[in-house]
Amino acid sequence: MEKDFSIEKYTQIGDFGIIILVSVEKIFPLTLTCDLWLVTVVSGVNDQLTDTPDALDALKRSLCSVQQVADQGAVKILPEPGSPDVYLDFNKRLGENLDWKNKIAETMLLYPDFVSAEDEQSLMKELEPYLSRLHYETSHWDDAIHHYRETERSKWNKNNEGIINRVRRLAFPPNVSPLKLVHVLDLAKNGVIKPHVDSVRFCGTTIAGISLLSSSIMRLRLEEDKEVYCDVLLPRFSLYVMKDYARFKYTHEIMSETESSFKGELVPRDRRVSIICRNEPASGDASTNDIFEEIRLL
Ligand SMILES: O=C(O)CCC(=O)C(=O)O
Repeated sequence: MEKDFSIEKYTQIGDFGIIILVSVEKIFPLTLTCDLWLVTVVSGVNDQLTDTPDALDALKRSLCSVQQVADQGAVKILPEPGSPDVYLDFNKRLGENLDWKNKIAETMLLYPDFVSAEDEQSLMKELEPYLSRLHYETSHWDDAIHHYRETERSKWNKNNEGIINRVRRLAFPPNVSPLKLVHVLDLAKNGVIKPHVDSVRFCGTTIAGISLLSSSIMRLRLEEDKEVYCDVLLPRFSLYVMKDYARFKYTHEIMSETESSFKGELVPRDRRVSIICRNEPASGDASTNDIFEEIRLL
């Protein structure tokens, strides 16, 4: 039987079977241009679950080609982003320019329910003991953020590391290096992030953020004309991936509690914790500590 994939990692999930991460670069028609990972759930092979090379070979033999497995509905491809109509709301001036609208829709992606309630609990359980020891700062030194506390993390427990890796696999192509440190930003209910562009000295093309505890509204404003803007609905549990055009040409901000509305509907704001993964800038060492150090405020 033809085996056109390679098994990179596998683990047992209860009595059910195993999850195998399969590298499918060059095989799966949908993934020719990027290195996606497939998660394949295979039942009935527990007895083969050892980590000897022979067992791995046996596992490979017990699978058909990736395409056949996909046909049986056993393969989950990484999630597709939500429809831009649902999460983007363009103001009149931006809405009139089809080119700008399309470019935003291509470079500001939103994945609803990227994490589950259990994932949120697991992440908060690891973060809260540290965050709760910090005071909310009333204002960042350059006035970009109000009522927030923050930290950076490179080490996570196993479960949470899995969540961070899912973000990285989705947001960054294989030739792009993520920053090792993940930025955690805890905005109080009355907190805001004012319009800014992350420094190109410290952050590359992509900013990917999970929203925990509360939904919120992010506003993207054309940097050269702040009256051209679009609102992005960031629901609790979602992941946004902002890159290239949206990341460089637009400032981004998180609206205050009183301005938090989408398409005319109030979006209640509460304390919001975001977990933000970035990639390395084209050159130089980066630390997320410095992201706000050199920002372009409107
Ligand atoms: O909390 C967020 O999701 C946005 C954070 C932010 O403004 C940034 O990382 O530059």
